[in-house]
Amino acid sequence: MIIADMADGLTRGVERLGAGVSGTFFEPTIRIGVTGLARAGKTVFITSLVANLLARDRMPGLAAAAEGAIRTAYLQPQPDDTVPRFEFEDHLAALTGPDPHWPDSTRSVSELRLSLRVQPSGLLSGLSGPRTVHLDIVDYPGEWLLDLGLLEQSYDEWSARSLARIEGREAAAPFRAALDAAPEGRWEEPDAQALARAWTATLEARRREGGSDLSPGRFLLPGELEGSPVLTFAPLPPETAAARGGLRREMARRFDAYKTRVVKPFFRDHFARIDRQIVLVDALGAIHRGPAAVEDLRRTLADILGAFRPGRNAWLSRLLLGRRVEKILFAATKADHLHHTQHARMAAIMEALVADAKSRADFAGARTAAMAIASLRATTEDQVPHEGGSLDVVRGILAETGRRAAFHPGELPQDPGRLLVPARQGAEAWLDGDYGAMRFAPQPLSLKPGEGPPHIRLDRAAQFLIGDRL
Ligand SMILES: Nc1nc2c(ncn2[C@@H]2O[C@H](COP(=O)(O)OP(=O)(O)O)[C@@H](O)[C@H]2O)c(=O)[nH]1
Ligand SMILES: [Mg+2]
Repeated sequence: MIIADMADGLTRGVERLGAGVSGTFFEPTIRIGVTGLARAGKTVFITSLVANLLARDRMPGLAAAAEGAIRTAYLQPQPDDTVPRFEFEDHLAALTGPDPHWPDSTRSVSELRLSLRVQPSGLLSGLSGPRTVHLDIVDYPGEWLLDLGLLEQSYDEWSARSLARIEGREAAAPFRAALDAAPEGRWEEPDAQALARAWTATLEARRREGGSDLSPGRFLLPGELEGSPVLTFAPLPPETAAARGGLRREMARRFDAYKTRVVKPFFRDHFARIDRQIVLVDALGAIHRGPAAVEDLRRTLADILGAFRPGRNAWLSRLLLGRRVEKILFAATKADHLHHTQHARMAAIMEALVADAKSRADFAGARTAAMAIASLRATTEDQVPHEGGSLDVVRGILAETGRRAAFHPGELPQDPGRLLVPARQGAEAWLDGDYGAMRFAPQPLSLKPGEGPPHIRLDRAAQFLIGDRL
């Protein structure tokens, strides 16, 4: 174990040296990690961010864009040859084409390099020539960060913990049946597959109930590994018949393979190289689903953010060699569902959702911020008469029917505790009424030259993430 760990550390060191001297002679590279749970808005965020960095008229909040310091921006081949490229052109065509629609969901890691030619204008402009800054944007599922905790567990420990957690739970009844059906002694691959399938179904059911400790994380979002042996295992209690045969030994072997072949490479090749991170959160969606969903979101975020806590994991600390993520932005997405008068409340809720995780370590001095953003604004604001007064609404095209509608999701509380406290106490419903949800389709756009897609505070997000390096 120790030898394997050391070897991992060595590769990392050598590779880092290589990156410093090859190719990119003195051209600074900022690696931006974009993560969040499924459907949080990662794909739309990256697409709109890149489009708005290529055409910068809608980016006044990014100082370098407002001052004209960014002379040109262009896409380049990415540095990592084996990582799928983020399909920017396809996604942009979906969002801004003649029949605008949301892009297909992606289930794995991808990368895109955008290069900016920067020359400060004004006083400093004569002092230095233009320089090139590369932005390597990496899109990866937040679910994968949940696996960090597995690295410290043996198969026996993981089995014991996992089984204790599902004890007596209805959601796990099919898995228990699969355990009973597992053969004694000789086993065949379909037996392992049946157990893995039943375990995956248990995780899916637990996620629906609001469980957050769901491992292995890749079982819920397998990407290209779906069906491979490294994802075909399940926890086995030591005393069962199946455990006495060779099946348990094989499951333990696959668990170890999962750690070394799936979890570690992700952290080594992607996570450990990130300079700046944005964590996207569909907080509004959780609020709409109710207190249990909000509490689940809070706990899952705490687990996810554990990966950014230095010293959380000895292997990861060695890999990082003291390096750390410099900035983390927590962004509540889809803020275009809210009238702007509610955006500050949304940002406060976002901040409160991650407050616990933050207070535990403050991410070792990484700068953090919370914002409410919309990567692609699908609505316009309006006021409608309501009970003698007027009500702030947003208008858009409903994704399901294509009809136009005005929407008021409900008043978010000034104090985030009004939502987070009842959620933590296990309330069944919100005290102050319901929060609605609607899915709007992207609006048809006619963009002028120089304009990217409309958004809310994408420029502020960019300023926080990269502004200091331009
Ligand atoms: N109204 C609105 N909806 C959004 C926005 N961003 C994402 N969405 C919605 O969220 C869904 C998931 O977004 P996507 O970027 O694919 O999420 P991912 O799974 O994290 O990559 C989309 O299909 C849209 O319905 C936004 O800025 N405004
Ligand atoms: Mg995606």
